[in-house]
Amino acid sequence: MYKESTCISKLQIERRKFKPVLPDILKKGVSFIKPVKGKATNSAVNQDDLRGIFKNTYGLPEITFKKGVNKDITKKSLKVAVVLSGGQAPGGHNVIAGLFDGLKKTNEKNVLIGYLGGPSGILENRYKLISEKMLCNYRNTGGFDFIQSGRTKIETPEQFCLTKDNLSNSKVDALVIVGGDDSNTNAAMIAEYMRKENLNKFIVGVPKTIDGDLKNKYIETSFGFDTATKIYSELVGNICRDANSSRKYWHFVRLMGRSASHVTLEVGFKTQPNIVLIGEEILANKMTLAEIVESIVSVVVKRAQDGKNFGVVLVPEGLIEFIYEIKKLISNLNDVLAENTEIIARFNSIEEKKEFIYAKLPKEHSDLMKSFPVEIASQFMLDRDPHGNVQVSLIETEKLLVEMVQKRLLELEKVHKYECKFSAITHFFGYEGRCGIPSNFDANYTYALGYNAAMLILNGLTGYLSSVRNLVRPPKYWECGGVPLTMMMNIEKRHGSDKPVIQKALVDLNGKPFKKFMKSRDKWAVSESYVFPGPIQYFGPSELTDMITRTLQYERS
Ligand code: FBP
Repeated sequence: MYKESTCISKLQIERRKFKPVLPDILKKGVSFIKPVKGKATNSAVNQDDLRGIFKNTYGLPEITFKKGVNKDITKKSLKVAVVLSGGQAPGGHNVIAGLFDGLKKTNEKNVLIGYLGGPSGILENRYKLISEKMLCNYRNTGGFDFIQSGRTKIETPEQFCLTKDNLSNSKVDALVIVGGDDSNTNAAMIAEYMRKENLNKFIVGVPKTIDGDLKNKYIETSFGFDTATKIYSELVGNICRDANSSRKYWHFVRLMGRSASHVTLEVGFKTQPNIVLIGEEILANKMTLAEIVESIVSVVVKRAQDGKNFGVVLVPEGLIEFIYEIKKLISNLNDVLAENTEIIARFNSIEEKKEFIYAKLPKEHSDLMKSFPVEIASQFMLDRDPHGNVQVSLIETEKLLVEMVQKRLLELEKVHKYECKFSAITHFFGYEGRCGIPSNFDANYTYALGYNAAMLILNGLTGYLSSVRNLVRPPKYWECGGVPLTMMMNIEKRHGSDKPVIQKALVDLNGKPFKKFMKSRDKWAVSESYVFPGPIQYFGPSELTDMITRTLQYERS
């Protein structure tokens, strides 16, 4: 029997009792769930290239689970492995719980193992056997600490071969990869490799990322987005109230979301601060850094004229990659870094590194780098992650903006001879939101995603992403099935060469959430329309505990 530890909070003890609501379609058990196949699918772009790369798994049909007797279910007991990949997101443990329960409900002899430390656990064959006794302490908890996570990319022929050998030697029949766009790209590649090798190993992905950019018609949201944005909104709401109380600071808050600005937009809806920058709009309007600064300055000046030397600005983490001139700079920098990895690794000082890199860049870009504060320029040159992404969480864009706004205000003061008080404080809310205790929505959604992944595997399906939809309705009515991974892919340049990757869903400027935001932002800029959402509610009236994101509400309305 599990022994209570003093390290466990009272809330965690109460949360352990929460029973996720399973969608009706999954309740009956696998013998009464029929996988209905749709038409063969296509990727939206790069179809010929992708068909060539995924010769065995391209074009699979969509799967929708419907009620009906299913006689094709495997009778043999299965050994399934799960791996958590990439950044943490609230609800990861419930994916494992749903998967475990789905497998065990079907056949007590089914076994679940968890690879440790992300995909590197697969390559190093490090795993643990998952039992109810271990799992019960992690149900409905945040974090990925049960089996940890990592960002290793499985991409070389040797790594694929090692993956195959390790799965085969451990007699693993199926692998569930819980990850974002990059990790699920890995899932697609492994599924293809297993098919090519004529191995009956089923690979299924689960859509995870707080960034909210792994979504499409069939994946309404990635898990973790709901909880993380609720946590950030509590913090930003508190800052808005602080700003409104002391009335002397401008707060610049950078929010996580490596590429897309979904997190910033959602937190914007929930808190209504004075300025919300949306990277996708900045790119569409080809705005330069100077123009962004000018747009912030105009609000600062307007508010100062009304006697309000305070405000709150939200900055999406991925902003820099959307700024016209910086996007080009980063693309050139990525190429220089990828082509000269070994030489650069030999430099002992940042100065040597800088000198070498600047000499390789076109003049306009080395000039731009030189115009940045020293720390920011160094942050631009940090190593890319294993998937070739710039580590934007380490680039302090909010500080860059504050410095530039300050400079511009001084220039304006000289010309217009007025004094505009501008005292700024910067914040970065990122890691604070990734391991929170999952909201009811995320606890239910992740449990259903895991359980549904078990159903896909038991039906012998591979190369699919677990899909649970109709999320604006209560969980009981959620629809379940699988979306072929290749359907969501495109070709992108990574580490200097073209690679197949799952397409990121950026904020759609023609979509309902963005249009809704456009209608409100002018009012937010000049007034104090702040909203203070407070902490996530786990107990109490359903309007509070089961609230879904505004993004989902508006998108699906
Ligand atoms: P995933 O896409 O893997 O879910 O990770 C997203 C994220 O949380 C980003 O928001 C952030 O930029 C990045 O991870 C930080 O990465 P790391 O944890 O490696 O510092």
